[in-house]
Amino acid sequence: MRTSPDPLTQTDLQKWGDEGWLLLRDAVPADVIQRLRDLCAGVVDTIIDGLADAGVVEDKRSALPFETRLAVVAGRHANRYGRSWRNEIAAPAVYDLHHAERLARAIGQICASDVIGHPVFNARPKLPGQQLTVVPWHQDSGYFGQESADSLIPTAWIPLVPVDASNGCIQVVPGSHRMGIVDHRTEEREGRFLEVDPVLSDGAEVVTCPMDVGDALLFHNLTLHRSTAHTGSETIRWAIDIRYLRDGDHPGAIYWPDPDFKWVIRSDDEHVTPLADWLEQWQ
Ligand SMILES: O=C(O)CCC(=O)C(=O)O
Repeated sequence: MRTSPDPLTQTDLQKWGDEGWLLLRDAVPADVIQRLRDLCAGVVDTIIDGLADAGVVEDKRSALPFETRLAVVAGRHANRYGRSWRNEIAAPAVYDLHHAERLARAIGQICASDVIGHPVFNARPKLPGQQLTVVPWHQDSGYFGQESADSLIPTAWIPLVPVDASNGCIQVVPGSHRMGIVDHRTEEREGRFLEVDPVLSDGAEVVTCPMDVGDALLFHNLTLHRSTAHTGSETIRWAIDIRYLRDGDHPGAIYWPDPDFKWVIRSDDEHVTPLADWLEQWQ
């Protein structure tokens, strides 16, 4: 049987080693993206039903497109549903996203090991003009703690709409994954995210990452990154970030309630974890 070529070239892998990030085009098939959009649209339905029941909104505007409905109907009330959704989207489409062949194979090349799934993922709708969802400079290991200092926990950031600097795409600092874990503090802005001392990012080379639907931005758990403000006027920046783990590495401070659970996504010799076992972890 003919297998397709590896998703990452030697040049890509060299860039990953040097810079701690990569843009992988056509990483996620269109049908998986559509199911993720439907999943998020279902969460929006629940939110708007709740706001209607509470008498906050009169017209649920069910015919509005996914790109605008949460912003147009819920508006500033959207903040009360949080800045990142995890349990709300723990559903088969998210399992399938982690297993998307080109993406998971690229992660296998980066990790040079079996591909293990990590339980930290989020759907993040960023509304126009919303401060709550502007994420300051940080390393994901700022959240995972010192336990993760020597681990490889690659993130794949996947937009569900086209993104650029005007609607809140990601920026990275190439090479920052070689700094080790730096100190983080809780920001004083509304999001209360962790942020690093601006001295580390001021003056650093920054790469802005516009992306198309289907692309995945891959970055190391030590790579400094942030998402910019959404200064556009109409559509929501919808994105999902997911994480993997190099087999055998410490997963960091946030892991499954059952620490013995292992989500095997690709392996030469272990059974791939079935969807039903993964779903059980979210009950
Ligand atoms: O989606 C965003 O706005 C920020 C994502 C992020 O910082 C992350 O995935 O670690």
